[in-house]
Formats: sequence, structure tokens, C-alpha cells
Amino acid sequence: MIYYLGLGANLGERERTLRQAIERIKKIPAVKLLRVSSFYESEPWGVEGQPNYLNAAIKIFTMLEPLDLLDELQRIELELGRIRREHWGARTIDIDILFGAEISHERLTVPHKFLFERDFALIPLAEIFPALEFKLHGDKVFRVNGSSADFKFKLVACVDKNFGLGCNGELLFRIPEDLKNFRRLTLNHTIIFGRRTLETFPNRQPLDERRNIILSRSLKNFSGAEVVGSVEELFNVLDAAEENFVIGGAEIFAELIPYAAEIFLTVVDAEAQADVFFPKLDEFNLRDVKKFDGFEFRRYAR
Ligand code: A4P
Ligand code: MG
Repeated sequence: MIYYLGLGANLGERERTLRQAIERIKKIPAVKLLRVSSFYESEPWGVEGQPNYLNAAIKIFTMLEPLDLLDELQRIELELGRIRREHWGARTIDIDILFGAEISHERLTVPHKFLFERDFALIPLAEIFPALEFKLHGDKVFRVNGSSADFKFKLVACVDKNFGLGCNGELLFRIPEDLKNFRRLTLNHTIIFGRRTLETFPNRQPLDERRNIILSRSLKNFSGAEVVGSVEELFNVLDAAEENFVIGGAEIFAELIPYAAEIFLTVVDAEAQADVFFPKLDEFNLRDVKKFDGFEFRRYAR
């Protein structure tokens, strides 16, 4: 089932808390994070004398029963709220199930009872659910620059007909035109990759004339590159004004595709033996194709 969730925070490091909550939701077994909205600053709705909120919406797919999903979300609320609850006396994160299968239970009503009365929930939701029909109420809700969707991750990869990426730690193809295209796309920008992808670089060294960021839980530092241990840490070091290219491997693509805006795939007209694959592109549409002899360049966007 597809569900849309709304997240809100108005205490502590709100942006950090939202990012942590999203990453924790992503890690719930049987939940797949599909899409993340921008973050929105909003005035408190229905309550007075409270700081402004930061709100966001996400789209997930899950095989969990709705009440089990609610349990998981409430666990995450507790984990993230408990720490500061003692200091501040209020909760730091609220996670609501906004939309999905209709549910009417004493613990859970979907769509959320107040969804259509609350611009702070509707505006982020509409960004990731364009087909939703609703009326706004003129509340103050502003998109925050430099927020989640503003990082505009671009994913770049070369795959075979079956979206195979690599085999035994090696890339499947080394096509000169593709390497040239990759260089043209990424030069003077930021590239984000995993430790195993570093192994496929010439001399196993970071790529020149680009900001190299390695996302790795095991590596601590690497000369000529920055190393981050988690997606949360990655967001802390990224520059929203910069173009941020995610270049592999499979695990890193799977981690970051919910945050991606565009995908550049070189699809080689061949079937190779592969043991890792590019993630499913269900959330993206094919926008451009340039055909060449034996391969094509494809661009996908939301
Ligand atoms: N529950 C029933 N339906 C749902 C659902 N669809 N999703 C039950 C999640 N929970 C649902 O929730 C109380 C109970 O609602 C849960 O135990 C669950 O079984 P809660 O979050 O513990 O308590 P609450 O905060 O009093 O209720 P609610 O309605 O979730 O809070 P609100 O109304 O979300 O209030 N203004 C701005 N600008 N931005 C905000 O994010 N948030 C609130 C929080 C108020 N004003 C705001 C914002
Ligand atoms: Mg709630």
C-alpha cells in the first residue's frame, strides 16, 4: 500500500529532526521510502504561543498493516522526542498518516481528520502528490530554501538492458562516449559515491576537478575526499546551491533515490552478467533519449 505521511517539528533542531525521522522511517522493515517533499516553514495552526513549525510530507510503500505502521511511527516519535522532552517539556516531532487506504479505527483515521483544513499539511503533500484535489485556506506556509528537495540530487549510471550496474565489484561497461558524457555532466560539481565505487576509479583515487564525497559506514577518512557516515551527515555537508551528483553504487542509489530529482542513465544495448542493479524507476518519467550506436543516453525526471 502507498501512504503519504506528514511530519512536523517545532522545537529543537527542527530540520535535523525531520531528516532523522525520514531516515528512520526508511529503515522500518517492509517500508520503502519513495519520495520526500521540500521542507516548509509554517505558523502554528490551532494552537497559540508556540514557535513556528517545520513541515514536510513523504510518500512510502509498505506491506505493513496500518496499525503496525502507526506503531512504528509512534516508536520513532518517541525515540526522537524523548531526549528533548525532559528539557523542553514538549514534543519535537509529530508524524501523521495523511492519506492512503481509507481507515476508520479508534486509533487511526485515514485520511487524517484535519488534512483538508490544514495548509501546512496540504502544501507539502501536494508537492509529492500532484493529483490531490484540495482548497487552500490562506495560511502562512513557506518553502524553505536549501531543504530536502532543494538538494536536487542527480543520479548518474551506466546500465545494461536489464538495469544491471556491475558484477563482482566491477562496472559492466567502459564506453569512451559514456565516460566523456559523465565527465561533462559532473565536472566542477559535487559527486557522491560509496567506498566500492571508489575502487573502480583510475588508481582508486578521487576524481579531479570535482568535490568528492564518500558515503561509507566503515571508512573514516580518505585523502582528497570528504567522508560521511550516514545520509543525515551527508545533508549536513551538502551545499543546496550546488549540483549534487550521486554516482553509485547500487546501495547508494537505493539510499538516495527518494531524494532524487533527475536520473541520467546510459543504457547499453546488451545483456550482461550482473549482480547489482539500479533501483526501480517507478516514480520517474522518461524525458529525453539520445540514441547512439549500441547505447542510448536517457534522462528521467519526476
Ligand atoms: N490518530 C488517528 N488518526 C491518525 C492518523 N491519521 N495519523 C491517533 C496519526 N495518528 C492518528 O496523535 C493522537 C492520536 O491520534 C494517536 O495516538 C493516534 O492513535 P498525537 O500526534 O499523539 O496527538 P495530537 O498531536 O494531539 O494529535 P494530532 O491530531 O496528530 O496532532 P496535530 O493535530 O497534528 O497537532 N501547526 C503547523 N503549522 N504545523 C504542524 O505540524 N502540528 C500540530 C500538532 C498543531 N499545529 C501545527 C502542526
Ligand atoms: Mg499526530
